[in-house]
Amino acid sequence: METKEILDAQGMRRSLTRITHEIIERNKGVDNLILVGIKTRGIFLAQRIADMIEQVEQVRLECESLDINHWRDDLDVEHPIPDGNLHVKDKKVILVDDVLFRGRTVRAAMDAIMHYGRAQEIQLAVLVDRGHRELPIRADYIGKNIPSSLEEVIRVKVVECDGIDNITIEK
Ligand code: 3GP
Ligand code: 5GP
Ligand code: MG
Repeated sequence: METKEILDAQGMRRSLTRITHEIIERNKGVDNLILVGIKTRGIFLAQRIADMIEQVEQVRLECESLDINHWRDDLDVEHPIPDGNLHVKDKKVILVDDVLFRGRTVRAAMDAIMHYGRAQEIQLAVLVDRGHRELPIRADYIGKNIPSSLEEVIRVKVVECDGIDNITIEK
């Protein structure tokens, strides 16, 4: 097996910095935005974007975590709707995840968000787009496009749960 590093910690920081500026530019500021990170690693990426937005705009956005298990289409076991609420009603939601692959996770995440309230708009930010979509879903903000084969595995590591920041591809 061959492992190749695609982004190191500095590369990841640069990608997230660019995404942060694109979010601010596209939305002409950060009024009415809320960040929602998909478990597990999407949450840590969303928190970093919230930190960077605060540095640039001096506004601390609400940053929530989303557990999509109840809405997934590939699990045989029933998962209950998680406790708690997500304050998305009439908000512009920036949905954040580490990897966009078949698009099914994002479909489930959109159903989850709709369950909590009628968002004004949902935008999608991902660190990696590896292609192979099975649903008509695309990201608004992309850290890096990594054209991949189905046999390859892309690993996204974040300091908060893996002790290191980097992205590797294994073939
Ligand atoms: P995440 O929960 O932080 O997104 O699915 C568990 C973990 O395995 C995920 O972490 C993800 O990073 C990693 N992973 C690697 N390849 C795949 C894949 O093909 N599908 C899924 N669902 N997760 C993958
Ligand atoms: P999708 O539902 O778009 O196929 O997959 C997206 C979700 O599965 C993401 O949350 C991501 O964590 C995980 N995933 C799918 N493929 C990969 C991959 O190659 N590498 C990593 N790290 N995660 C993946
Ligand atoms: Mg993920």
